[in-house]
Amino acid sequence: MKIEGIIFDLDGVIVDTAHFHYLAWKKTAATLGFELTPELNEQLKGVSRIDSLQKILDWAGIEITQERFDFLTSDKNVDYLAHVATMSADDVLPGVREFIAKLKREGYRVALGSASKNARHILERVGMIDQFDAIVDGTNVSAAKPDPEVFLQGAELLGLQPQQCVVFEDSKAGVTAANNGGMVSVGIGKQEHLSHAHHVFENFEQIPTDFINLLTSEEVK
Ligand code: B16
Ligand code: MG
Repeated sequence: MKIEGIIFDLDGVIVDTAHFHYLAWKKTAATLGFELTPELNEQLKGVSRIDSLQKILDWAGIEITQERFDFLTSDKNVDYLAHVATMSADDVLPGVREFIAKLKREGYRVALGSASKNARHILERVGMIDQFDAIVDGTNVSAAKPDPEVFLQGAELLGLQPQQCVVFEDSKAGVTAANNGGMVSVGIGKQEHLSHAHHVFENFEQIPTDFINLLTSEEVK
């Protein structure tokens, strides 16, 4: 089936907010007496805010009240948004703006599929909100990645079948979500973390110019 839609994750794909999430969760974990390592953080990427805190609590072997849970998730978000407030158009990751512009010129439809409730705010900050034909974010979905819901909604809003869509993702959970949804998955990051993706590139500058057209013509999966 011909590829006609491209769905982008946000954090770690379009902008490097994945690092801001890490810094904010590291601080939250420290208040619980737990050290969040970069390796453990890989398991938080693409995971919803609530599920992320639950994972940290499980790793630390700590139980807390619902009230404290709510306080910690909202406190983490305040900290995260303070990092986001420093962002500007320059913070779109190298090659992404050009990659999306080329796709649009060639007639592909483009969607955002992010777990983040802050997605629209971030896209506005970096001046990218107008680039998407559809936006699905943490405010629209009920099942978090690795459930494919976010990407299936994206395909539906684009008026396409899942098999007509390619998903760009930086997280293990997100690549699994794309695979579960029957889409072509492209991992952005390290092969060792994303070996289950159909294709992996370190970043957008490494992607050959005609990659999407090749996928379309070869129907590579
Ligand atoms: P928020 P993505 C995800 O965004 C992040 O990767 C993940 O680290 C974060 O916990 C999640 O969004 C929720 O974000 O706290 O802003 O609602 O990678 O799916 O774009
Ligand atoms: Mg991500």
